[in-house]
Amino acid sequence: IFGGLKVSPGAIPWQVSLEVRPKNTNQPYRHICGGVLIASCWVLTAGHCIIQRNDMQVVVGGLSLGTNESTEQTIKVEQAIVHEGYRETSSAVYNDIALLRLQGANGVCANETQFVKIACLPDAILPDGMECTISGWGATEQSSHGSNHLLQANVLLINQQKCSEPSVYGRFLDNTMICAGHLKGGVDSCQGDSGGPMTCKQNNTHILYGLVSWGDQCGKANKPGVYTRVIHFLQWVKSKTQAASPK
Ligand code: 4AZ
Repeated sequence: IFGGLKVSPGAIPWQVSLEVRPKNTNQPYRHICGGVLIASCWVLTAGHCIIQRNDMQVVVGGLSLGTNESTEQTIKVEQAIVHEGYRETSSAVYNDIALLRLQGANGVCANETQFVKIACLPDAILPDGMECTISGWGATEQSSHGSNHLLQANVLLINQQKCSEPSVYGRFLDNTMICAGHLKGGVDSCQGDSGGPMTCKQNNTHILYGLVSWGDQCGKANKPGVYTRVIHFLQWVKSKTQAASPK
């Protein structure tokens, strides 16, 4: 996160750290991406965060990477489902969304606490210019390695036509994406934040509106962050999560 502030305990309780290690090794797990808890056993993240041939686990309820916090829960990933239309080109990432099914029993994986809660999915299009919150442990203006403490920043939803202008992202933008940030630069998500939440407040409730996806570097003027447009994928999320765990 560029232009961010440290997150207070419990302020972003749906934030997930996605960690990987090569399969069947004893190497430590390392943070690669963010994610969002949307049900006790389901995490949304970016499609480009899923690296095959790796063991994956998630940490929820933590703020500081590599520190064993009493508030955190570490849960193994049972299955990763990448969107069928996921596609990466040198300029953009399309349908950049994946679901992680967590290991648990009787439909319980993450336990809800003051520090661990599920995010609400959107049911309405939100207006351009609305202020939303992004968060993650990704690269900062100080360090390309990222931040040890979870950071957050406020960004504004940017009009799709404006973000499709040739001086911004031109024809690379499609309706699976939404831009957010500040066209003057400075405040943005960055590498290592991918898959993490952009939430917006609607009727005093935080709604998961985007997932950190891509952008032309970080914090540059006229190159805002591009987020997976979660509302576009509601039916996909429903079909995958209901098929795997029928009522
Ligand atoms: C990345 O490399 C990345 N400024 C993520 C977010 C943004 C740029 C790059 C947005 O994963």
